[in-house]
Amino acid sequence: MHSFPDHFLWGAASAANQYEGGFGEGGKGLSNLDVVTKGSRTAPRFITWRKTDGSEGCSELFHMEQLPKDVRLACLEGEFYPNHRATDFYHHWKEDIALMAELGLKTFRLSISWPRIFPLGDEEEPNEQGLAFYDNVFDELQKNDIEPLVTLNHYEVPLHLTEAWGGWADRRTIDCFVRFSKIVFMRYKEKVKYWLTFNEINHIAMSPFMAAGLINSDADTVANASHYQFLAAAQAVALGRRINPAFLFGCMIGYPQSYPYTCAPEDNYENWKFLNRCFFYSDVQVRGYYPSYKKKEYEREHIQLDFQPEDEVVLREGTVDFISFSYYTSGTRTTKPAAESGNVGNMVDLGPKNPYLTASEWGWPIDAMGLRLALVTLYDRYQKPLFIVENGLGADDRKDAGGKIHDMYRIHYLREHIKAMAAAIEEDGVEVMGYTPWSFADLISASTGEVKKRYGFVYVDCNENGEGTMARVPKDSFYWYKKVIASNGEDLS
Ligand code: BGP
Repeated sequence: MHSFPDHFLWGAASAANQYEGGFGEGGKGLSNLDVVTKGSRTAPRFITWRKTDGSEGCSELFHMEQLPKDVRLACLEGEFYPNHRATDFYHHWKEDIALMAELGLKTFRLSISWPRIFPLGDEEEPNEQGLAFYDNVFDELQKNDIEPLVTLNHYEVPLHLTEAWGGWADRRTIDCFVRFSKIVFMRYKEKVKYWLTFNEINHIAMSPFMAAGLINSDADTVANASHYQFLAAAQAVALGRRINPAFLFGCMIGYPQSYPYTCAPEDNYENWKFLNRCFFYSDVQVRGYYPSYKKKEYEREHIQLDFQPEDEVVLREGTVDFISFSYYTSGTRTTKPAAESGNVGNMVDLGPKNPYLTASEWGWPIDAMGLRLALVTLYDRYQKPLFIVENGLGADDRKDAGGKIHDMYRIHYLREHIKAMAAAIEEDGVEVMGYTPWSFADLISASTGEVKKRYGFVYVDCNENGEGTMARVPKDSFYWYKKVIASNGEDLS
């Protein structure tokens, strides 16, 4: 028996770049993810480009040092870009929201595609067709009593801003983002209450192009891009509160649950340092100033941070109301170079293999207790409400002869994680606002670009080449989660 709070926000999550599709439709501009190809568990995704002499090539998405300096990012003939069509929410929103209603969702997490609203990113006037698309979505959600939880920026930068000045490497991007936020807040102020600023803002160091449209990944550039995102987020929060004081804002971090590999004190310290690579981001967004360990690190590394005197006030005045995070897996840390390896994180380095855990098909260790630890750690640190906005299992689901998907492994994963969340609420006294597993329907994987790394409660008929009818089929986990929601977390059987 579990007692989740009344009005607990049971939901499911998505992101425009991975779910929406609608490439080039309704006036949408190009985004950074539009020039990224498909990879796999073992093969990287690539950024494609063209040189001024007409020659074409590509560089690994998570190895920015390979990207030549003198190129224009471009879609190339014969390449496949999975995010273009994604799983086509753009043409299925009505049908998908009907399924959300059938599932009983209280909330649906989605992001607004920045280049759908500002195709270039630096124009003065927004694209009306883009705004109208989200009006339809929000109205339909409202009709079905589903509260939208909106991420302003989920791994998307108008490609033009990357071409013009290297995306978030330049302070001018702040104004573009604040203009985008203002338009969106004004337009949807009666339709949306819960906002997240930047998805997994701490992932910029691992994925500078995906998270910030950077074409340069040196330490100074990444530090400044993070600083500009902090300022943009803080300004958006302050502005949003003026537009509608009822708005609630969260930061969003990718939570890297991690353990010392041995009980050697050095491994413990190594783990503390690793966790701080994430906490730095929530520390700034929750407390409104840079933590001392980061200031020291920047001093030691001779980082040239563009910190203007007025930035201090901006950060202080734009702190968040709650903390949201994604949680999938955990890793380990050690100072010993030869420790047993084996964890595959794709984008995130998970460190040596943890012998106490099993792993997903994609090599991500499965660790429900890690979620409880994430909740107690964040709550101890900040004493602010928490929102789990991503959690789930990527698996290569197959249909049976009758076209049904029996995803027992996903039900098992979610059940154990919900139990861990319940224990953190009931036994440890953590305040949790809601839970939006990744994902509502199958979509494109961020790290590999595959669709077969499926996370959804709803199967989407689409193969690795982007072909398929896009028909929607609820999986067994859909019917299981429906019972969980209807019983407010009591019935996990
Ligand atoms: C998070 C992202 C999501 C989502 C998820 C699963 O990092 O916020 O966008 O994709 O991870 O990861 P993946 O798609 O790489 O399996």
